[in-house]
Amino acid sequence: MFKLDPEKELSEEALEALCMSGSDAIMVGGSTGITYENTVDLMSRVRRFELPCVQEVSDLEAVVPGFDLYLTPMVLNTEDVTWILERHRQGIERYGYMIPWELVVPEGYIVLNPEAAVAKLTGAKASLTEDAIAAYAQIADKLMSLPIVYLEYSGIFGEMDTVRRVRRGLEQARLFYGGGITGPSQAIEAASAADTVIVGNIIYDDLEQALSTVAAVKGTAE
Ligand code: 1GP
Repeated sequence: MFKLDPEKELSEEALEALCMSGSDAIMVGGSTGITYENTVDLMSRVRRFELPCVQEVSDLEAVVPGFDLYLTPMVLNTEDVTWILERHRQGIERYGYMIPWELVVPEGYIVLNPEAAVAKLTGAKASLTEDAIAAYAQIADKLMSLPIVYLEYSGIFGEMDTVRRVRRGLEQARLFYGGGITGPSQAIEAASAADTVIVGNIIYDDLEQALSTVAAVKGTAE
């Protein structure tokens, strides 16, 4: 899945290449600078293509009707309850009567790069032992019954042994991996360790490398 940041510029040619790449879906989201306007704009551009387009909700002001799903992060490794429950409460109070619950999918987020914008924003305690990461994942999977555990290494390539260990401990949740994938070999590694691979920044730094991850993950790379 490609994660597109509404705050960043993307040419029509690049967007078309991403949407026609064979990727399973486009996720729209980011940690900073997300507005209703830039999200609507990006969604409507992606909508010209057939693949599913989901929003990862990060700002209550920027929730836009018309996405296929609303992935809703709950940051597990922060002590700031804002990012576990409070924004969610505010959102339900504000939009409760019109929330399409059948389209809302919570994600148990474990933020693992202390330098990432998401770690700073949420106050995540991102320097964790492997045991702690595995335990958080089990909280998501077994105590909270969240359908997705998201290992968010945003900006750095994570420890694949840790990713594999987390997946072994999951019973029902699907494991998302995101962070530092800059080309096919990392994409293959991450795809063999997790269920779903998210490719972000490289889209804006080197589009061809980003596109090459799709074939790699789907096992069709030469
Ligand atoms: C970010 O997990 C995604 O939310 C992808 O990370 O930008 O490092 O690819 P990168």
